[in-house]
Amino acid sequence: MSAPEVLQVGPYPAWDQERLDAHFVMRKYFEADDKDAFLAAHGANIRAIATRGELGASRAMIDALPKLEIISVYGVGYDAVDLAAARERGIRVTNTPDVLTKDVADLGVAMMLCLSRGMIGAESWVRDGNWQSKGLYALQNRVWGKRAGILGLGRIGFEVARRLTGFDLQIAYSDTAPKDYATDLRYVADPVALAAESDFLFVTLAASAATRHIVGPAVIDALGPQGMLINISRASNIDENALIDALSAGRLGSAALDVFDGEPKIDPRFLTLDNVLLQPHHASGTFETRKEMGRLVFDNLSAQFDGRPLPTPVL
Ligand code: 8YV
Repeated sequence: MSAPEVLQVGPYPAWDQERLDAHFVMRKYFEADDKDAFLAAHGANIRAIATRGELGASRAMIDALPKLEIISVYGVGYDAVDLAAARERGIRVTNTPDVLTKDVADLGVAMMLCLSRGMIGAESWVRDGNWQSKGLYALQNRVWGKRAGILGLGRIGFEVARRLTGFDLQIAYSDTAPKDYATDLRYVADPVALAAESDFLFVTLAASAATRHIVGPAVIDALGPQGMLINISRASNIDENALIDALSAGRLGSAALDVFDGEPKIDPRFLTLDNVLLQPHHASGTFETRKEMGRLVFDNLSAQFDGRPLPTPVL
Protein backbone atom coordinates (compact mmCIF):
# COMPACT_ATOMS: atom_id res chain seq x y z
CA MET A 1 0.00 0.00 0.00
CA SER A 2 1.33 3.45 -0.81
CA ALA A 3 2.34 5.78 2.04
CA PRO A 4 -0.42 8.08 3.32
CA GLU A 5 -0.33 11.65 2.06
CA VAL A 6 -0.14 14.45 4.62
CA LEU A 7 -0.55 18.18 4.06
CA GLN A 8 2.20 19.90 6.03
CA VAL A 9 1.19 23.45 6.89
CA GLY A 10 4.48 24.73 8.33
CA PRO A 11 8.08 23.60 8.73
CA TYR A 12 9.30 21.31 11.53
CA PRO A 13 12.80 20.72 12.88
CA ALA A 14 14.97 18.38 10.80
CA TRP A 15 14.56 15.39 13.16
CA ASP A 16 10.77 15.55 12.85
CA GLN A 17 10.87 16.18 9.14
CA GLU A 18 13.08 13.15 8.54
CA ARG A 19 10.75 10.84 10.46
CA LEU A 20 7.66 12.22 8.74
CA ASP A 21 9.27 12.01 5.28
CA ALA A 22 10.35 8.41 5.97
CA HIS A 23 6.80 7.23 6.70
CA PHE A 24 4.44 9.50 4.83
CA VAL A 25 4.26 11.53 1.65
CA MET A 26 4.56 15.02 3.08
CA ARG A 27 2.96 17.64 0.83
CA LYS A 28 4.72 20.82 1.90
CA TYR A 29 2.03 23.46 1.65
CA PHE A 30 4.24 26.14 3.21
CA GLU A 31 6.71 25.85 0.32
CA ALA A 32 4.06 26.37 -2.36
CA ASP A 33 3.89 29.80 -3.98
CA ASP A 34 0.38 29.23 -5.24
CA LYS A 35 -1.48 27.64 -2.31
CA ASP A 36 -4.76 27.17 -4.19
CA ALA A 37 -3.03 25.45 -7.10
CA PHE A 38 -1.15 23.25 -4.61
CA LEU A 39 -4.38 22.17 -2.93
CA ALA A 40 -6.02 21.61 -6.31
CA ALA A 41 -3.12 19.41 -7.39
CA HIS A 42 -2.75 17.31 -4.22
CA GLY A 43 -5.94 17.75 -2.20
CA ALA A 44 -7.79 14.71 -3.53
CA ASN A 45 -5.38 12.20 -1.95
CA ILE A 46 -4.54 13.89 1.33
CA ARG A 47 -5.63 12.00 4.46
CA ALA A 48 -4.08 14.18 7.16
CA ILE A 49 -3.02 17.70 8.01
CA ALA A 50 0.12 18.20 10.09
CA THR A 51 0.10 21.74 11.38
CA ARG A 52 1.37 23.93 14.21
CA GLY A 53 -0.52 25.58 17.03
CA GLU A 54 -0.41 29.06 15.60
CA LEU A 55 -1.05 27.97 12.00
CA GLY A 56 -4.00 25.65 12.54
CA ALA A 57 -6.24 24.62 9.65
CA SER A 58 -8.96 26.78 8.15
CA ARG A 59 -12.35 25.68 6.91
CA ALA A 60 -11.24 26.42 3.33
CA MET A 61 -8.26 24.12 3.76
CA ILE A 62 -10.37 21.38 5.33
CA ASP A 63 -12.98 21.72 2.60
CA ALA A 64 -10.31 21.28 -0.07
CA LEU A 65 -9.39 17.82 1.29
CA PRO A 66 -12.22 15.32 0.66
CA LYS A 67 -10.31 12.35 2.14
CA LEU A 68 -9.16 14.18 5.27
CA GLU A 69 -9.28 12.01 8.42
CA ILE A 70 -7.11 13.77 10.98
CA ILE A 71 -5.52 17.11 11.86
CA SER A 72 -2.41 16.66 14.01
CA VAL A 73 -1.39 19.89 15.76
CA TYR A 74 2.19 20.54 16.92
CA GLY A 75 1.17 22.57 19.96
CA VAL A 76 -1.28 22.40 22.83
CA GLY A 77 -3.46 25.21 21.45
CA TYR A 78 -5.79 24.18 18.67
CA ASP A 79 -7.79 27.40 18.49
CA ALA A 80 -6.52 28.05 14.96
CA VAL A 81 -8.13 24.82 13.73
CA ASP A 82 -11.69 25.29 12.51
CA LEU A 83 -13.17 22.75 14.91
CA ALA A 84 -16.70 23.18 13.60
CA ALA A 85 -15.54 22.27 10.10
CA ALA A 86 -13.66 19.24 11.46
CA ARG A 87 -16.59 18.11 13.61
CA GLU A 88 -19.05 18.33 10.73
CA ARG A 89 -16.97 15.81 8.79
CA GLY A 90 -15.98 13.59 11.71
CA ILE A 91 -12.35 14.57 11.27
CA ARG A 92 -10.16 13.80 14.28
CA VAL A 93 -8.00 16.53 15.85
CA THR A 94 -4.98 15.92 18.09
CA ASN A 95 -2.62 18.25 19.97
CA THR A 96 0.53 17.95 22.11
CA PRO A 97 -0.51 18.57 25.73
CA ASP A 98 1.55 18.06 28.88
CA VAL A 99 4.96 17.79 27.25
CA LEU A 100 5.23 21.59 26.91
CA THR A 101 3.49 22.69 30.11
CA LYS A 102 6.55 23.33 32.25
CA ASP A 103 8.56 25.04 29.53
CA VAL A 104 5.74 27.47 28.85
CA ALA A 105 5.41 28.18 32.58
CA ASP A 106 9.18 28.66 32.82
CA LEU A 107 9.19 31.26 30.06
CA GLY A 108 6.26 33.13 31.59
CA VAL A 109 8.01 33.42 34.93
CA ALA A 110 11.32 34.26 33.25
CA MET A 111 9.60 37.07 31.35
CA MET A 112 8.21 38.48 34.59
CA LEU A 113 11.65 38.45 36.20
CA CYS A 114 13.41 39.78 33.12
CA LEU A 115 11.09 42.73 32.64
CA SER A 116 10.75 43.59 36.34
CA ARG A 117 14.48 43.64 36.82
CA GLY A 118 15.21 45.40 33.51
CA MET A 119 17.56 42.66 32.38
CA ILE A 120 17.49 43.49 28.67
CA GLY A 121 18.45 47.12 29.32
CA ALA A 122 20.99 46.00 31.91
CA GLU A 123 22.66 43.73 29.37
CA SER A 124 22.96 46.65 26.95
CA TRP A 125 24.31 48.80 29.77
CA VAL A 126 27.22 46.38 30.11
CA ARG A 127 27.75 45.76 26.39
CA ASP A 128 27.59 49.46 25.46
CA GLY A 129 30.24 50.36 28.03
CA ASN A 130 27.82 52.47 30.06
CA TRP A 131 28.62 50.66 33.27
CA GLN A 132 32.19 51.87 33.02
CA SER A 133 31.49 55.33 31.62
CA LYS A 134 28.25 56.24 33.42
CA GLY A 135 28.18 54.04 36.50
CA LEU A 136 25.40 52.06 38.09
CA TYR A 137 22.35 50.89 36.20
CA ALA A 138 18.95 52.42 37.04
CA LEU A 139 17.07 50.80 39.91
CA GLN A 140 14.34 48.33 38.97
CA ASN A 141 11.24 46.78 40.52
CA ARG A 142 11.18 44.05 43.15
CA VAL A 143 9.41 40.81 42.32
CA TRP A 144 9.21 38.80 45.53
CA GLY A 145 6.40 39.47 47.96
CA LYS A 146 4.10 41.02 45.35
CA ARG A 147 0.71 39.82 44.13
CA ALA A 148 0.25 37.57 41.12
CA GLY A 149 -3.02 36.84 39.37
CA ILE A 150 -3.35 33.86 37.04
CA LEU A 151 -6.08 34.08 34.47
CA GLY A 152 -6.87 30.49 33.55
CA LEU A 153 -5.67 27.81 35.95
CA GLY A 154 -5.26 24.93 33.55
CA ARG A 155 -2.10 22.87 33.32
CA ILE A 156 0.12 25.81 32.37
CA GLY A 157 -1.45 28.24 34.83
CA PHE A 158 -1.01 25.72 37.61
CA GLU A 159 2.68 25.30 36.81
CA VAL A 160 3.08 29.08 36.79
CA ALA A 161 1.51 29.15 40.27
CA ARG A 162 3.84 26.42 41.52
CA ARG A 163 6.85 28.38 40.33
CA LEU A 164 5.61 31.66 41.77
CA THR A 165 5.29 30.24 45.26
CA GLY A 166 9.09 30.01 45.18
CA PHE A 167 9.22 33.77 44.75
CA ASP A 168 7.02 34.35 47.80
CA LEU A 169 4.29 35.90 45.69
CA GLN A 170 0.71 36.04 46.89
CA ILE A 171 -1.20 34.12 44.27
CA ALA A 172 -4.83 34.25 43.20
CA TYR A 173 -6.50 32.91 40.07
CA SER A 174 -9.56 33.29 37.98
CA ASP A 175 -11.26 30.59 35.93
CA THR A 176 -14.76 29.54 34.98
CA ALA A 177 -15.00 27.72 38.36
CA PRO A 178 -12.71 27.03 41.33
CA LYS A 179 -10.31 24.16 40.69
CA ASP A 180 -10.25 21.27 43.16
CA TYR A 181 -6.51 20.79 42.61
CA ALA A 182 -5.78 24.35 43.76
CA THR A 183 -7.26 24.51 47.23
CA ASP A 184 -4.36 26.57 48.56
CA LEU A 185 -4.78 29.25 45.89
CA ARG A 186 -7.35 31.98 46.25
CA TYR A 187 -10.12 31.98 43.66
CA VAL A 188 -11.43 35.27 42.28
CA ALA A 189 -14.24 34.70 39.81
CA ASP A 190 -14.11 38.05 38.03
CA PRO A 191 -11.02 38.74 35.88
CA VAL A 192 -11.37 42.48 36.49
CA ALA A 193 -11.34 41.93 40.26
CA LEU A 194 -8.35 39.63 39.86
CA ALA A 195 -6.48 42.27 37.88
CA ALA A 196 -7.33 44.95 40.46
CA GLU A 197 -5.54 42.97 43.13
CA SER A 198 -2.56 41.86 41.02
CA ASP A 199 0.86 43.34 40.38
CA PHE A 200 1.53 40.64 37.79
CA LEU A 201 -1.30 39.22 35.69
CA PHE A 202 -0.46 36.00 33.83
CA VAL A 203 -2.72 35.07 30.93
CA THR A 204 -2.71 31.28 30.65
CA LEU A 205 -6.12 30.61 29.16
CA ALA A 206 -6.78 28.23 26.31
CA ALA A 207 -8.08 30.57 23.62
CA SER A 208 -11.54 30.23 22.16
CA ALA A 209 -14.29 32.48 20.84
CA ALA A 210 -15.51 32.79 24.44
CA THR A 211 -12.18 34.13 25.73
CA ARG A 212 -11.53 36.56 22.89
CA HIS A 213 -10.43 39.92 24.32
CA ILE A 214 -11.14 38.76 27.86
CA VAL A 215 -8.27 41.08 28.70
CA GLY A 216 -9.83 44.29 27.46
CA PRO A 217 -9.91 47.89 28.72
CA ALA A 218 -11.55 46.95 32.04
CA VAL A 219 -8.94 44.32 33.00
CA ILE A 220 -6.09 46.49 31.72
CA ASP A 221 -7.21 49.54 33.68
CA ALA A 222 -7.75 47.42 36.79
CA LEU A 223 -4.17 46.13 36.52
CA GLY A 224 -3.09 49.74 36.29
CA PRO A 225 0.07 51.86 36.02
CA GLN A 226 2.09 49.65 38.35
CA GLY A 227 0.83 46.39 36.89
CA MET A 228 2.47 43.98 34.46
CA LEU A 229 0.62 41.79 31.99
CA ILE A 230 2.31 38.55 30.94
CA ASN A 231 0.81 36.65 28.00
CA ILE A 232 1.96 33.11 27.22
CA SER A 233 -1.38 31.97 25.78
CA ARG A 234 -2.75 33.44 22.57
CA ALA A 235 -2.94 37.03 21.36
CA SER A 236 -6.68 36.73 20.83
CA ASN A 237 -7.17 36.66 24.60
CA ILE A 238 -6.06 40.30 24.69
CA ASP A 239 -7.48 43.39 23.05
CA GLU A 240 -4.17 44.44 21.54
CA ASN A 241 -5.28 47.95 20.59
CA ALA A 242 -6.46 48.60 24.13
CA LEU A 243 -3.18 47.16 25.42
CA ILE A 244 -1.02 49.37 23.21
CA ASP A 245 -3.08 52.46 24.08
CA ALA A 246 -2.75 51.77 27.80
CA LEU A 247 0.99 51.05 27.59
CA SER A 248 1.57 54.23 25.56
CA ALA A 249 -0.43 56.38 27.96
CA GLY A 250 1.10 54.83 31.08
CA ARG A 251 -2.27 53.51 32.24
CA LEU A 252 -0.68 50.06 32.25
CA GLY A 253 2.79 49.65 33.69
CA SER A 254 4.28 47.05 31.37
CA ALA A 255 3.66 43.92 29.32
CA ALA A 256 5.69 40.82 28.58
CA LEU A 257 4.36 39.12 25.48
CA ASP A 258 5.20 35.87 23.69
CA VAL A 259 2.22 36.03 21.31
CA PHE A 260 0.85 38.71 18.99
CA ASP A 261 -2.00 39.37 16.63
CA GLY A 262 -0.86 38.60 13.09
CA GLU A 263 2.46 37.18 14.29
CA PRO A 264 5.21 37.07 13.18
CA LYS A 265 4.32 40.49 11.65
CA ILE A 266 3.63 42.27 14.91
CA ASP A 267 2.04 45.68 15.36
CA PRO A 268 4.95 48.12 14.80
CA ARG A 269 3.76 50.29 17.69
CA PHE A 270 5.10 47.65 20.07
CA LEU A 271 8.61 48.42 18.84
CA THR A 272 8.31 52.05 19.94
CA LEU A 273 7.48 51.15 23.55
CA ASP A 274 10.12 50.70 26.23
CA ASN A 275 7.76 49.17 28.81
CA VAL A 276 7.40 45.89 26.92
CA LEU A 277 9.34 42.65 26.64
CA LEU A 278 8.73 41.06 23.24
CA GLN A 279 9.36 37.39 22.63
CA PRO A 280 8.92 35.44 19.34
CA HIS A 281 6.31 32.87 20.42
CA HIS A 282 8.87 30.44 21.77
CA ALA A 283 7.52 29.44 25.17
CA SER A 284 7.60 25.77 24.17
CA GLY A 285 10.82 26.23 22.25
CA THR A 286 13.33 23.97 23.95
CA PHE A 287 15.03 21.04 22.24
CA GLU A 288 13.59 18.63 24.76
CA THR A 289 9.98 19.77 24.52
CA ARG A 290 9.92 20.32 20.78
CA LYS A 291 11.25 16.77 20.29
CA GLU A 292 8.41 15.40 22.41
CA MET A 293 5.89 17.54 20.53
CA GLY A 294 7.19 16.27 17.19
CA ARG A 295 7.00 12.70 18.42
CA LEU A 296 3.35 13.19 19.40
CA VAL A 297 2.48 14.70 16.02
CA PHE A 298 3.97 11.62 14.38
CA ASP A 299 2.46 9.14 16.85
CA ASN A 300 -1.01 10.55 16.38
CA LEU A 301 -0.74 10.35 12.59
CA SER A 302 0.63 6.80 12.75
CA ALA A 303 -2.09 5.68 15.14
CA GLN A 304 -4.76 7.05 12.82
CA PHE A 305 -3.32 5.35 9.73
CA ASP A 306 -2.85 2.06 11.61
CA GLY A 307 -6.34 2.15 13.11
CA ARG A 308 -5.04 2.39 16.71
CA PRO A 309 -6.43 4.73 19.41
CA LEU A 310 -5.05 8.27 19.14
CA PRO A 311 -2.56 9.15 21.93
CA THR A 312 -3.75 12.74 22.47
CA PRO A 313 -7.09 13.47 20.81
CA VAL A 314 -9.07 16.66 21.34
CA LEU A 315 -11.80 15.67 18.86
C1 8YV B 1 4.24 26.42 19.56
C2 8YV B 1 1.92 26.73 20.66
O1 8YV B 1 5.03 27.56 19.64
O2 8YV B 1 1.50 24.89 22.04
C3 8YV B 1 1.04 25.82 21.40
O3 8YV B 1 -0.17 26.03 21.34
O4 8YV B 1 1.53 27.68 20.10
C4 8YV B 1 3.37 26.46 20.71
O5 8YV B 1 3.75 25.41 21.49
C5 8YV B 1 3.83 26.25 18.19
O6 8YV B 1 2.75 25.44 17.95
C6 8YV B 1 5.04 25.81 17.41
O7 8YV B 1 4.95 26.21 16.16
